[in-house]
Amino acid sequence: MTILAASSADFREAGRRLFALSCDFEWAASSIEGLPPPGAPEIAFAGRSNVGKSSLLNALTGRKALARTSHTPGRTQQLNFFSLGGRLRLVDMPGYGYAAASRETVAAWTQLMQLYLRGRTPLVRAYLLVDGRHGLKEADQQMMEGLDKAAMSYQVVLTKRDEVRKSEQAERVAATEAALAKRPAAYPEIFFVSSRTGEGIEDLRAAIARLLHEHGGGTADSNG
Ligand SMILES: Nc1nc2c(ncn2[C@@H]2O[C@H](COP(=O)(O)OP(=O)(O)OP(=O)(O)O)[C@@H](O)[C@H]2O)c(=O)[nH]1
Ligand SMILES: [Mg+2]
Repeated sequence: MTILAASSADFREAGRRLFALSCDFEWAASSIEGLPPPGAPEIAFAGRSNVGKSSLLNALTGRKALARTSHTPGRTQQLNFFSLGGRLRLVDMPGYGYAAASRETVAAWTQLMQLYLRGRTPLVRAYLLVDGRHGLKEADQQMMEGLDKAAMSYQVVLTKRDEVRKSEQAERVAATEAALAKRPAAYPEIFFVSSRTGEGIEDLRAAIARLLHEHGGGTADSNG
């Protein structure tokens, strides 16, 4: 959960600036043929239905209703692309595991996500959101299995931190990190965030700014 000390302040500032850029809905895809032409680097938010993917996108960008959220699992039904100042694309994905949708529909979403995650050139990292109240579930293990096989790098973000007792938080992080140690494509470091209170959001913004920097996107303050 820590960012390397050497330039952490720089990346925090870069993250703040990056996510202060305007963010707009750009494209929705419901099939692999329907993806937008490659443009800016992409990061994708994947995870079980209702884990808080769309809420996290809103928290990162500081917009209440950029991505649609709901109490009902299965709110996000396409790959939704949001452009962050033309520098980065944020991709909100449908959930897996369970959803208030038909078996066929869920199977179609799952296939689309897998095709996207395995073969999308501009995709630089998948963030795999895991409910911080429960930790890794079988459906998450299956998702990681697929990402490992595809050698697609991913990083776990535990969500809903506000609903996890302080005394349980370290334990949840330790158990999750231990499970990830066996996963070849997983980043060992994880995040623990709350979209509701904003805890951990600055850290994640900083890490995304660093990632973009490493992928040739420059620092967020390079042009002003
Ligand atoms: N307490 C708490 N609730 C959260 C948090 N993030 C999301 N939620 C709630 O979790 C529910 C699902 O949030 P969404 O952001 O729609 O989840 P999603 O992963 O996009 O769901 P699908 O699109 O259906 O897969 C909503 O009721 C949110 O208010 C959080 O940080 N804390
Ligand atoms: Mg959603």
